Amino acid sequence: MTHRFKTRLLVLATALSCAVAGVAAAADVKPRLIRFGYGLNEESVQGRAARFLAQELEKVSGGKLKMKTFGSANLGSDEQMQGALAGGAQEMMVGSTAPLAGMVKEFGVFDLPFLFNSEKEADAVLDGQLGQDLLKKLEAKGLVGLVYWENGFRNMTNSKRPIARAEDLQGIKLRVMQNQIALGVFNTLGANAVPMPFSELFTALETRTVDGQENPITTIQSSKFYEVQPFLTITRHVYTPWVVLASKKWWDTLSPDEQKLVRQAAEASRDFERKDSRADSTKAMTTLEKAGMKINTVSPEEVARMRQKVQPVVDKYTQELGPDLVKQLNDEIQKARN
Ligand code: TF8
Repeated sequence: MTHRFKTRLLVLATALSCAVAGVAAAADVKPRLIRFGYGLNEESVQGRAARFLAQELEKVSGGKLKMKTFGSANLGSDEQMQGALAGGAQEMMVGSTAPLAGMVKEFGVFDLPFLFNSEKEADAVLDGQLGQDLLKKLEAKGLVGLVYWENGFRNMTNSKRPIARAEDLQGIKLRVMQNQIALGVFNTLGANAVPMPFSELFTALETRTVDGQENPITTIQSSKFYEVQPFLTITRHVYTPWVVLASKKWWDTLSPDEQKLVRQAAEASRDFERKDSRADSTKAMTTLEKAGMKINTVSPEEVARMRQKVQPVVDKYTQELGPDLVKQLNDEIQKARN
């Protein structure tokens, strides 16, 4: 090899390795450790996406931004973690939007029942104007909202009976998320709604402190609710998003380059998670059938009746959340539907 050729090779190799390390090499990125908490177990959709996010972040930052993930509510329930982020005691988390409505009431729009017909509609609203405007409102509360992951359409399980009609919910103690709208909806449908953090739910079902709960199929499977809940009723009564959050106190200590990398990794995790959630939902359903759950689907006529029954709750909260916001939501759904 001539000397000139060697030099050229070296220049080329250097250029290549810089490109591989991405912005990280040239940019202002310091070694950091990020604690990321979530509520479901490691085998859940949430667990897989958390690991993906950690790997992605490590990759795009050339190994500088290290994320340690804590599942099974080991850093606390969704609500507790929200508080820890706001106070700067924890860097990041993922959780449902429902308990966030306690901080930014407008997140309650996603607790209005029977809104979305498909995941596609949900994606359009969440990644569109309304979803992004809501994320911005979090900053005043000490949180930075990065991306939405899919939790999914919720269905009911219980230990008493199949739910074919709203009347079948009479006397069923049903755990709901810590959210006023969820409480109002299920009490109006006839259940005895009990708000409780997810971290206490399995034990509450096992000891019959509550008779039932509602969550997406993926969670009913990964949290093994089928072991203590013989009945599954497909209702798809509401679509809950998860939202990936960062502590604003911590976020403000990051350089713009670091913020960009975290955002980039979060966006990649969103795409991964939604795909995974949708594939897992089908697989989980088979697992639940095999596990011997008695599964029924509420008829479209009964869904229409349930909708009618909860209309006063929807009206009440439309006033509280802001009629303009709810109109914007419905308009954006219509646009995605057509
Ligand atoms: C619930 C939610 C949970 C999540 C999770 C613990 O029922 O659906 O999936 O909030 O982060 O609480």
